Amino acid sequence: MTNNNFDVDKIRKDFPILNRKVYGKPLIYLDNAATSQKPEIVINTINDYYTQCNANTHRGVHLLSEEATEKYEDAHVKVAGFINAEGYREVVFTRNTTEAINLVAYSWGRANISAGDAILLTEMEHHSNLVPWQILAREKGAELRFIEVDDKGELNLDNLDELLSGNVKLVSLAHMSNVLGTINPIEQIIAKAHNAGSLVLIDAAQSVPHMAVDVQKYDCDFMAFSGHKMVGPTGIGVLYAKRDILEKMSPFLGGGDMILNVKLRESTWNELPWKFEAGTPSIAQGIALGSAVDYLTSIGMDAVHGYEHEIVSYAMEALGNVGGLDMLGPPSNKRGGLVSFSLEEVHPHDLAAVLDREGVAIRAGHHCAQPLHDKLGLAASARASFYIYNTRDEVDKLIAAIEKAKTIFKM
Ligand code: 7TS
Repeated sequence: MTNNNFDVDKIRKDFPILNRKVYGKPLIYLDNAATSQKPEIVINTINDYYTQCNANTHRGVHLLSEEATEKYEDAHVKVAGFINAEGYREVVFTRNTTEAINLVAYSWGRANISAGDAILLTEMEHHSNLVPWQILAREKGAELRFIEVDDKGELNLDNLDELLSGNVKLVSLAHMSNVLGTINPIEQIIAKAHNAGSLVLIDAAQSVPHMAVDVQKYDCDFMAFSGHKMVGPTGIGVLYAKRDILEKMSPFLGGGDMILNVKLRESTWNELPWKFEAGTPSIAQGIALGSAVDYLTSIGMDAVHGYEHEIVSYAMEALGNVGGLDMLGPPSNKRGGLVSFSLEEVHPHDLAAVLDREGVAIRAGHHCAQPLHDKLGLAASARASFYIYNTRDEVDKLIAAIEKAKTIFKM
C-alpha cells in the first residue's frame, strides 16, 4: 500500500543534515530510535530565540522576558494538544524521558510506595524504566514484578490478573519497545491495572514521535517522552500526569520558579506545571519542542505511522531474504518503525562499523535493554530504526551494505 499523501522528497528537504556525506557517501541515517534529526523549522526556532528574545522566563518585567515566557508557556499548550491532555497544567517539561520517570519515582513513588507494595514492569523495558524502580523498591522494601516477553517478542498477558493481585501500586511499561518494535496493548493493560487499584505510567519515548497518542483515551496516569526523538532538540522532555495526581504530589526539585511564597523556614508551591520545573528551564529547547510539534502535526501523526509501517514492512521483507540474518520481535503489523537483528557469528559492532563506512548509521549493542537481551540469549543486536525521511532506496542500500559485510566476514 502506498501512502499517496506522504511526500518523502519534500520532507527530506526540511532536514539539512541529510545533505551531508559520510566517508564520501550520502548519509543514510537509521538510528532514529536513539535520536531523530531536526528540521529547519526547529533549528531556526532555536536561532530565532537566541537572536531575538533571549531572556529568562517568569522573572523580568521587560519585553524580552515577557516574549520568552509566552513562547515557553505556549510550547506546553502545544504539547498538551499533541497528546490530547486536558490542558497545559498536566504537561511538565523535564530534560528527557529518563528525568520524567525519575520525577515520578522520587516524588510520587516515595510518598506512595511502602514495604510490601509491588511495582509491575515488563521484561522489555529500557533501563530508564527499570533502574529508577529498582532504586525505589530497594529503598522501600517493595517488590518488583515483571510481565514476561514471549518467544514472539510480545507481552504474555495470560497471567496478568495474578501479577496484579495484592498490593500493586504502579504498573510502568513501554508503549513501544526500542528493541523489538512491539507496540504493546496498553489500553487493555491500563483498564486491568485500574480495576486492580494500580496507577499506570506509560514510557512513550518510542511512540509519541511515531503515532497519534491520546492520554485521555488511554486513561494513563503518567506518560513520559523525549523531545529529541520527535524532531525536537536534546535537553527537553515531557512528563504528562493527570492533574489531580500532580496536585497531590510534592515537588521533585526545590528552588527558583517552583515556589509561590518563600519564608526562611517554609515555602508554598507554584501552580502546575511550574511546581515541577525548578530553576531556569531549557527555554530555547522548550520553545523548539513546540516547533517540533507544529512540524509533526503539519504532516499528521496517522500519516507518519502509516509511512513508517510501509518502510518497516519493506525492510523486514528484504532482511528476511538475507541468509543467516535473524530478526527479533513480532511481524510488521504489530510493531512500529524499527527492526533489530543478528547476523550469525558477526558481532553487531563489527557489522555496524562496516555499514558506517557505507554511510549507513545503525545502532549496535544492548540498546539500554540488557535484561531483554539476556532473555533472548544475545549480548547485543543490530538495529535499524526509521523515521519520516527514510526511503525504500535507503533500505536497499542497507541490504547491499549487509551483503558486503557478509563477504568481508566470509559468511
Ligand atoms: N524509554 C525508551 C523506550 C527508550 O527507547 C529510551 C531511549 C528511553 C526511555 C530514554 O530516553 P532518554 O531520552 O531519556 O535517553 N532509547 C534509546 C535507544 O533505543 N537508543 O538510544 C536511546
